[in-house]
Amino acid sequence: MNSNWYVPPKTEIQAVSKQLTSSLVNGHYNQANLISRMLISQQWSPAVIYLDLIRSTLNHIGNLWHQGKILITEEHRATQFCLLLMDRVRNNFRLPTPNGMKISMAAIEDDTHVIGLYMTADFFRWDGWNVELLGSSIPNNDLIKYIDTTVPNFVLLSCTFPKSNQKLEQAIESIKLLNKGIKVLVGGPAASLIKDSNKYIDGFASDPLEATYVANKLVKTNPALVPLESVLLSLGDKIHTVRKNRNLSQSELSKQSGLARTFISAVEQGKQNVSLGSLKSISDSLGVEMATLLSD
Ligand code: B12
Repeated sequence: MNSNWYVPPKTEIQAVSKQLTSSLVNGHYNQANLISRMLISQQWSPAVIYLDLIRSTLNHIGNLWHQGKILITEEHRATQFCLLLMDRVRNNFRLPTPNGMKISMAAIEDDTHVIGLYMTADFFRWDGWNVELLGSSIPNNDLIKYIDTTVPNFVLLSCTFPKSNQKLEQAIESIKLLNKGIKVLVGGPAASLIKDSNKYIDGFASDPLEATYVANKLVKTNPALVPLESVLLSLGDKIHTVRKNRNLSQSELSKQSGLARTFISAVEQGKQNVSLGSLKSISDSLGVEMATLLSD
């Protein structure tokens, strides 16, 4: 995440959450829009907007509905505004270089709660993952057929109700039985109940941001999961950075290494596979160890 994001003190977050909740409960869109604009212009951290502000606002409003104090229409109206706010945050975020990893995400059959899942999808996007968000209440049969055809590196399933856990366990087992080396992550309130007993689960995350840590840790401990595309992107990025630090142009590096400038350019963009010999020429010309260019 960008280190320039504004992370307000807790008291400020609580005050804004209170204002947002009140404007949404009362249908005061102008006020809610002003708050939304303020969050974007002050560059509030997306993690704070999602995990502190939207979460507490929605849970508060949702509880009013569950207690019969507001109508479902009013609850849905507030949910729609929070989804809009998430859109605005998303549009304001520059995506990083892709890491070459693909993750498919869905809320399990009969589960329409998707806000936590949508948040998780964004944290993965902002971490460079190729995210396929399948949405809410995906029937197991279709999910498995789809995963069998598309073969992502990871599948993440979200589950809110304990009564849906049976479906969740069936889906997890079916994905593993495809024998395609797909890692399965689970999240959401009910998923925590099966995280220790289900032998097929590769990872559990209690919150959306944590899910990216869990997935990245699994990638680190299973280097075979990392596709060549991702290795080349990281290598190219390192070569570009070291060359810039040495104040060398691509033409100068080309001359020193004896490799064509167009080749150097393609390598830096992660579009060119590199032989050991070429990599040695580049690392010698830059005055760094090959291992440094290949390290994480
Ligand atoms: C909003 C809401 C709804 C909305 C959902 C809107 C939407 N499109 O998502 C609507 C109105 C549709 C809804 C419907 C229902 N709901 Co409802 N709903 C809620 C409510 C109020 C807030 C949930 C929410 O989105 N919060 C915002 C998110 C960001 O916060 P969060 O849920 O706390 O999630 C955090 C973590 O849990 C985690 N997380 C959550 N999901 C995921 C997913 C992944 C992958 C990861 C990594 C992490 C993660 O990260 C989040 C951020 O930290 C909760 C009550 C509550 N206070 O939690 C009930 C609640 C979840 N609903 C509940 C129920 C019972 C229902 C209904 C059955 C009600 C009914 N009688 O019709 C229906 C079910 C519909 C269905 N079949 O799915 C119960 C579930 C009880 C249970 N454990 O079985 C709850 C807990 C309310 C309650 N106290 O009874 N609901």
